[in-house]
Amino acid sequence: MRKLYIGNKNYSSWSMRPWVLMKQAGIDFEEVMVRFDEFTEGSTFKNTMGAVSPTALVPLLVDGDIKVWDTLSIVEYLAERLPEKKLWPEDVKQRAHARSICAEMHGGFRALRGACAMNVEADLAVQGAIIWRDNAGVRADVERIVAMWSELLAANAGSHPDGMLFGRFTAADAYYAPVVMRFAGYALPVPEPISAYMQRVQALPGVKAWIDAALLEHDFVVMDEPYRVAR
Ligand SMILES: N[C@@H](CCC(=O)N[C@@H](CS)C(=O)NCC(=O)O)C(=O)O
Repeated sequence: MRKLYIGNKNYSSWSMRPWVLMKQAGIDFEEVMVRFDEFTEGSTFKNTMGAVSPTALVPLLVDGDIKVWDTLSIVEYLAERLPEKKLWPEDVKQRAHARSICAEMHGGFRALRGACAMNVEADLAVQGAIIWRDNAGVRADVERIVAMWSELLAANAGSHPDGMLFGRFTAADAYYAPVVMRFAGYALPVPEPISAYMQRVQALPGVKAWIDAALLEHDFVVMDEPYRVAR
């Protein structure tokens, strides 16, 4: 059985991507949750992940004697091993587009990622309003993501009842699911078709299962929540 090492569902945006992808695509796996801590040398998280992964980061996929670390590699590995799951769009042009926006997410949007850490449970609308007012980098990242999603949603509208970026659910939606959580949690201003897409993503069974489990967690990791003193 494949094993997926993840961090706290409330905080770990990188873990959310392969977890949601596998759940939503019906790929069986065993989850190993390694709770976040201060990530200092010798911390429980670092010792646990350091024993199984060369980077000591989550997510990590273990499939027999094969280890795959780094989110994009996990997605590509699963797509290669399980072609019947059609994790990428079938059309070559759309597939190239989907890969490009996932890579864009993987290496970019640093202002958004830095200022708006994922926190599934918290209502961060006040913090979001301040960030929106003061952080031009966040506004630029959101503008680019809104343009990206708007173009795809308009081009693929009506092609599949899922109403996802490429019509049916693909790895691209899993890749942007943590962005949906950030836009929602920080109440960042987005046009109506984008909030409708965000609702659809949050209603996907794989995403809903992640959110429900995140809400049941009780950890409060200070480093991840510099804006409040308790959960
Ligand atoms: N590029 C990596 C990033 C993974 C990553 O940064 N994971 C975070 C959790 S969301 C982590 O493990 N942090 C622990 C640390 O910084 O020591 C990937 O895509 O998997």
